[in-house]
Amino acid sequence: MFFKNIDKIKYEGEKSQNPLSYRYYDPEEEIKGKKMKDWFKFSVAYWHTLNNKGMDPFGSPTMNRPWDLSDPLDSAYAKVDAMFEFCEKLGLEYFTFHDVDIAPEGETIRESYKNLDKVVDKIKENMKSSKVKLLWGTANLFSHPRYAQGAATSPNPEVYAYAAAQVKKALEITNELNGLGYVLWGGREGYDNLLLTNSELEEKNFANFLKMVSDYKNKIGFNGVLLIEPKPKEPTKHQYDYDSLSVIAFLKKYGLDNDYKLNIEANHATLAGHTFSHELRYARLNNKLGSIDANRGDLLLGWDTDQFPTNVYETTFAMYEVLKNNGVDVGFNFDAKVRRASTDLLDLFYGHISGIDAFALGLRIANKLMPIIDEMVEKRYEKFNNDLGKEILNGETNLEKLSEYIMDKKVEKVESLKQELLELIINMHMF
Ligand code: XUL
Ligand code: CO
Repeated sequence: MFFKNIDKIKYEGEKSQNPLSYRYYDPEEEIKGKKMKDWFKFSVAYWHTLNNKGMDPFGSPTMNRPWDLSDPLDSAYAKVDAMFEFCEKLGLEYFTFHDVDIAPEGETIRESYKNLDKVVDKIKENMKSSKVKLLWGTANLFSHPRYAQGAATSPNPEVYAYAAAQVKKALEITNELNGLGYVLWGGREGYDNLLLTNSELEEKNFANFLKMVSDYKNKIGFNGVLLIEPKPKEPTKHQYDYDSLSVIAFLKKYGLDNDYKLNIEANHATLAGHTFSHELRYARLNNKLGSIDANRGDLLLGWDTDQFPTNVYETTFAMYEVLKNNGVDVGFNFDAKVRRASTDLLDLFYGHISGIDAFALGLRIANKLMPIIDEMVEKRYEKFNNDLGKEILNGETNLEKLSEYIMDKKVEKVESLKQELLELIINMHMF
């Protein structure tokens, strides 16, 4: 046991003053015919919860964790137990990992495979007596020095091959553990210097890589969803998977749009100069809203701070999109970490509990607001139900007909947007 003095976190309702309880997240409560736990399928991220020790570009680790042992494999086994205990205590059923998070990397990929097999056996063993499962797996193709200039967009084909070997294995273990999805975040698939970049070559190699991933997925019969996680920059100056719409355009260009959906991360949306709900909206409209990385940034810092999501306005607007999409295929992964100075094990609980409750409250409020918003939107566009509107909407008109129609009419104003009314109504439901 790693979290000895902590009992299972329970739903106590909004009057509760106990910080180790859920005030809004009632896993069994139904909203629109679906249990809260099924709307979300929240997951804990290995890298932030178990591996992050508070290092930053200016300073050393600040956190001592009881699962860090001297032998790397012993540590890996201990982390599996820590993850299962942590999820069970939070009442969550899912976790996520990169290959390098769960097992030590070997000198060669062959050695890495062996280490992974050992740890995956241990995960399977733990799964036998637990409800805890894998939400998605992924391969880390960005930390090792070999990936300094990209993986599938590296100038070196041997780096490309190494990345392929890592993804092959990560897909296999995700499949063996019945993961619901497999994520590709192209951390260093981008450029730092445009003049030194062969953009055509990198784009082609990247598309071929994604095709190989989807072919192998089909070959091994993996039923989960392949997900691309957009992010505009960091660590590269420019990342190719910039945002929802640029990834969708890329997938269409290379005939890959039936093979991939998107994993939308809140902090990545804001780095791209969008809101979280904007990214969700455009993923949803293109039938690409596959999964969510739940977190938030800090506008004053402006980098990927991966904080726990606590802004209920943001979670409400996000859940409006998720409700409209009737949920997501995979789930909500807390790609979020405690601050460097929050060094207690208990802080890991506070972070997750506040994130979970912020989303649960967001879901409740979005569900109440939805009919009001929908009515306002419908009213705003109601003129498209008249003959002129229908002709335009159905593409059944042309410049001549429209000019003829409008020739002698005065068109001087359009109805009020009523943004202030909507904002007032939102606050009425918030507080
Ligand atoms: C990095 C990020 C990753 C992906 C998985 O910004 O979000 O952790 O979610 O590789
Ligand atoms: Co992420």
